[in-house]
Amino acid sequence: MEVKKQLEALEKTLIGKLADVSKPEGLNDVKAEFLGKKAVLSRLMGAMKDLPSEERPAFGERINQTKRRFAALIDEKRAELDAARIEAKLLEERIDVTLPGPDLASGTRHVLNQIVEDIEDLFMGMGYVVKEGPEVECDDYNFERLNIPKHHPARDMQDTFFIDKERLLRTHTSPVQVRTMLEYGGEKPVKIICPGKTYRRDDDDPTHSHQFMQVEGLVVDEDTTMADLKGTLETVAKAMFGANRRIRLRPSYFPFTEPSVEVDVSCAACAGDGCPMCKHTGYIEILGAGMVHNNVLSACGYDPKRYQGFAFGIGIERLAMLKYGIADIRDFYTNDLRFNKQFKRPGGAR
Ligand code: FA5
Repeated sequence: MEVKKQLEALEKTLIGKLADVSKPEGLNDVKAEFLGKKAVLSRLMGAMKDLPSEERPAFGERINQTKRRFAALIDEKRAELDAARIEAKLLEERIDVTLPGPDLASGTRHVLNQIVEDIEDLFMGMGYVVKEGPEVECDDYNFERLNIPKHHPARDMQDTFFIDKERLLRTHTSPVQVRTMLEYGGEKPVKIICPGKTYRRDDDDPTHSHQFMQVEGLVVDEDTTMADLKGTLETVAKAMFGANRRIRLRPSYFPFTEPSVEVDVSCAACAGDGCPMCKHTGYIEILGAGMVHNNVLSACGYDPKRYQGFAFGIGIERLAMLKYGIADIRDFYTNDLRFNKQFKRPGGAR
């Protein structure tokens, strides 16, 4: 057969075989059959040596052309198969964007943090600065400069986790009073609050926890009076509980204030009638307060003849319990999501 015809017939056979191939792997066999070493084309190329030399270039060029054409046909088929495979995959993996998405659980700010933020907002609105202090505190700031020397019976009021002789877990946020007065250098007026964690070796029960939170408040200025303290505490109580709840101030004792008071709010659970939550008194104590003791002012660099101050320490858990009628302080710390979610505020975090 004339070579031209032979090559045309070969191309037809190739086209027929390619039409039957449905997977890319099948193409390798076809390629080997038509372009491999033992393929007809290779054999024809081998026969070239028997031709007269003047015919060889044209013959060789024809074979090479055919080789390129076959390779192109095979590549075309491969591209076709790849495109079909991708198309099939896309169809198989198609995403229905109209389906509703999975319900992602959104978190809730812990109720104690919410209360702290409420208190911060309230006091910042009255011109207070928010301060922080360390939870590992030195004895000097937690006790000594607050007019509670070593071996003083008043230390028994706050059973303490000591780390060593001089360091402890702060039993209240009052050491931040000392830190701030020292920082201000005895000259500048002070108007701060400080929220934070505190620790005591108290037995856990419905109203006591070994770790709890307080917000400290301190105002030092010339002409600060007990009336300022009372007005401030009433503002807090009204903002937190509304006008309906009763508060009462009881004379009390703290070594770092003179005079001292404790503030109770009528119980949320029994509206003041008496129940196990309020130990049948109708009230729950939420804070301690008083006029800053002269010894404390002096120990912190302020001249008591010129400056007076008031201070308070609010128990945050107690405040939250009274605000929301929570019967057991331990609920704040067991991280039961059903409990936490009850305090979710619309619009997220705040
Ligand atoms: C003090 O801690 C004083 N530093 C408060 C103070 C500050 C007085 C400034 C005067 C001037 P007290 O020990 O009473 O005081 O605690 C204050 C509040 O913390 C209490 O009214 C109570 O609400 C809360 N509290 C005290 N102990 C616990 C506890 N174990 N668990 C939960 N809350 C507590």
